[in-house]
Amino acid sequence: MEIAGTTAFITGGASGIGFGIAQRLLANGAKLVLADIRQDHLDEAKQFFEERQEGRNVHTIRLDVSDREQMREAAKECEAMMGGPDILVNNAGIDPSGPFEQLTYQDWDYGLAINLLGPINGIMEFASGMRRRGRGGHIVNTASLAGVTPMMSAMVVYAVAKAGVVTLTESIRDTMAQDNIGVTVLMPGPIKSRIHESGQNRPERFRDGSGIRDNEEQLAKRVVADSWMDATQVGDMIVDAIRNNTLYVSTHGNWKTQVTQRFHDIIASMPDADDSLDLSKSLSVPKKED
Ligand code: NAI
Ligand code: GGE
Repeated sequence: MEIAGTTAFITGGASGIGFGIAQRLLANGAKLVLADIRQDHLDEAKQFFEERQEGRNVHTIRLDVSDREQMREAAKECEAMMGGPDILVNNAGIDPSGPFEQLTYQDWDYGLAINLLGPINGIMEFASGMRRRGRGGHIVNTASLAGVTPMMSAMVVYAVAKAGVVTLTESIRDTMAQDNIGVTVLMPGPIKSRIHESGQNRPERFRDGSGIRDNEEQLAKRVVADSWMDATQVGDMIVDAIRNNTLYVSTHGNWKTQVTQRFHDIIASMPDADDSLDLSKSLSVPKKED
């Protein structure tokens, strides 16, 4: 699809990867609605664009992607203020990792509410409007290489959520295609961002009873390495993926051996196909050309 003249709604759009995607979409002629839980991040992003005489093309909304009412209202506000969106970027996310034995239900609920239900809420609240406007469009979901790479137990909440985002994106591809809406799942390796501030971004209702507050404090002290990729570079990859309707975007090749081993082992576990099994009756998988 063509990016010029569209409106993009980007969750977590005021920092890191979301902000990098925002900059590159704007540079290619899109208007932006940046949705973020952090007002300071939104103010900073708005000022960045104002300094470049682009303020009129950027609207900001403070919201929490795990709050469905706020997401529904944001869809209305986006359409009223900027039109669209034609492009939905479900990118907001946090790092909920910590030693497995310390994880509580509160940590699971928090990690899945933001990192997995966030993108689900985005699709539930925005897809019908995108379809109704009949202009086609594109949905980008930010997962992680951690969604396809075997991970250590301290990352289990994050990995479960991100694996879900990969599957979510793959599974809606056929229905979205009927309305000319493409889908992309972004699987980044390490990118320069403020994800180490995740502890500050935990919504109030998920704070009591967490077992990983000390881990969040440690994470806050972590410094961004020079070797990590710039978020605007990820933004350029997403611009290409939207133009070409590319399903998978990976930023790094560093975990290729682990991912190859994993799929190799899965395929090795599969016996030869049973030709007497009639798949047309009860099971459905998309055809190869889908
Ligand atoms: P970041 O912290 O710089 O940006 C995320 C933005 O989302 C922040 O402005 C934050 O305020 C906002 N946010 C957090 N929770 C929110 C909520 N409940 N509702 C609305 N906004 C919320 O972090 P980064 O790294 O740019 O993260 C973006 C996405 O990229 C996340 O989904 C993360 O899991 C993913 N990712 C990041 C990688 C990295 O190396 N930085 C690698 C792989 C994936
Ligand atoms: C840069 O900060 C983070 C973070 O705090 C949590 C998760 C991630 C980055 C990423 O999603 C990736 C790093 O690319 O997740 C991994 C973390 C550790 C080992 C492997 C990972 O992905 C394969």
